[in-house]
Amino acid sequence: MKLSIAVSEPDAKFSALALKGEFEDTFRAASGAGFDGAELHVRNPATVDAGRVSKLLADFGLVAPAIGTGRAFGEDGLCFSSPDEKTRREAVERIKSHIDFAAGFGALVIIGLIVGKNPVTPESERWATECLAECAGRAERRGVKLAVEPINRYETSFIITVEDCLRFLDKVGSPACGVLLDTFHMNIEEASIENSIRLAGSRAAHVHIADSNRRHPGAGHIDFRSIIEALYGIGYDGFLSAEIFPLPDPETAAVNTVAHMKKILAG
Ligand code: LER
Ligand code: MN
Repeated sequence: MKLSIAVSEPDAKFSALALKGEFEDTFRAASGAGFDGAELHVRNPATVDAGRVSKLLADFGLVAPAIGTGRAFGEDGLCFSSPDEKTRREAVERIKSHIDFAAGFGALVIIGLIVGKNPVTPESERWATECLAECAGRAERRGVKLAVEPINRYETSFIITVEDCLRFLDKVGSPACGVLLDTFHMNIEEASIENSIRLAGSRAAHVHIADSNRRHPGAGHIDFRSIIEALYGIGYDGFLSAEIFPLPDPETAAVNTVAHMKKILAG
């Protein structure tokens, strides 16, 4: 398993992004802290120079394992479960652009907040399923994986647990879709984080790490050793990507994440 950290441009509103700033600065900080990758949280790929980002990643010896899409919901209000058809259409088009962007990096695309926080009804479930299915079609054609993320009940309403997520993925029925396991959300919603990791099994596509207080691993009460053992148990070999608060400051949060996780990964 390799380590990455979520980064975004300076104007991002989402607070669990420890490294916000110009790509050059966040990549320097990620690389300096010892990460192998930078997870790119991009509001709208049309505004990002993908060629320049690729070159900067290479300059700092990093890869981009995943593209975060939550800013399209948090800042533009786009979502798959909106009662407004135009909003749903724009959400699908935006995610298709994230998929095309991700293809250039060999990255997967995160489907998290973009599902939306709307009342769960048969109709809204159908809208969310149809939107994801359309995006999955594009992902299959581009050879990109979608990592669908269960998110705690205070931020979303449809996919709260791994069990919810698997049910949703079964309805969509696309080989492009897997599950994103986020330790912060799992600590709130899963009866047992380890059992839920085993439930996801080979469908686990990506992992977000944050401690119980959403600070860097080691700053709260999550047992990362036990989580890593469960991930080894299902044969997970992807990235552990830190999605954490910049506390006590961005650099310390980044350095402490690597120190805590490397100690555990070393056995
Ligand atoms: C939201 O809390 C989250 O965990 C993000 O990964 C969503 O994009
Ligand atoms: Mn997450």
